[in-house]
Amino acid sequence: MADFIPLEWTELSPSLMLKRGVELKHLMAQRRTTRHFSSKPVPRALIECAIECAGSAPSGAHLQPWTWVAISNKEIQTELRQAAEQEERLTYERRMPEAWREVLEPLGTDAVKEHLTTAPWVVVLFKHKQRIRSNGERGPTYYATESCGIAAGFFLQCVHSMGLVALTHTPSPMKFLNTILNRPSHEEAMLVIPLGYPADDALVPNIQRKTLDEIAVFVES
Ligand code: IYR
Repeated sequence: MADFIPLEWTELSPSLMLKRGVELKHLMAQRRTTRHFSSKPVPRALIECAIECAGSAPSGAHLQPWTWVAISNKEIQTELRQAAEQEERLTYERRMPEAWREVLEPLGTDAVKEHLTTAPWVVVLFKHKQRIRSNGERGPTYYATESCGIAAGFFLQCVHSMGLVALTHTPSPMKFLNTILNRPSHEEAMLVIPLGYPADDALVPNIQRKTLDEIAVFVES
């Protein structure tokens, strides 16, 4: 049965609305994806905070179809790296079509996944393909990919706002993550996120973001 409580909400003045939006826009404009991490430790409390922030995301039917596995363990990270590099070598050498290579070329990515062992934390986002219904049977989840995508955005924003850097890494296929991290088959890994402090000599690709005109269409009366 539906159960409702009053919305907690405070109206902001139009000038404060814009100020806060612009501040966040500037903060997020500084976010960059880097593959070069320092091994300087990051306290677990920061990871917990980012995961709780991600957990505030909206989700299909409020099923919250995600599990976040946070790893700070060199042995497991080495295992992950070896398995990821094995898959990635096949991807880069054999599976990747020319059209894909073409767009990755400016980003300088390759099958070497050093960040998996240098970053102090690697967080793996598992999407729930199924859930346990109240009668104990397995049932579907809804819009789990979209839900996890939104949650990953919240996570990355929190990490950036804490002053850390992250990489959204997508080894493919990802089945090895279930095995190494001991996750059930109804959970499917969708994102591997090494995060931490950037290396002193960290580099990022020299690329630009699209402008508002290039990404937005307004339809107003
Ligand atoms: N999964 C590979 C390849 C890769 C694919 C895309 I799309 C990227 O934006 C970057 C890399 C890898 O992680 O290297």
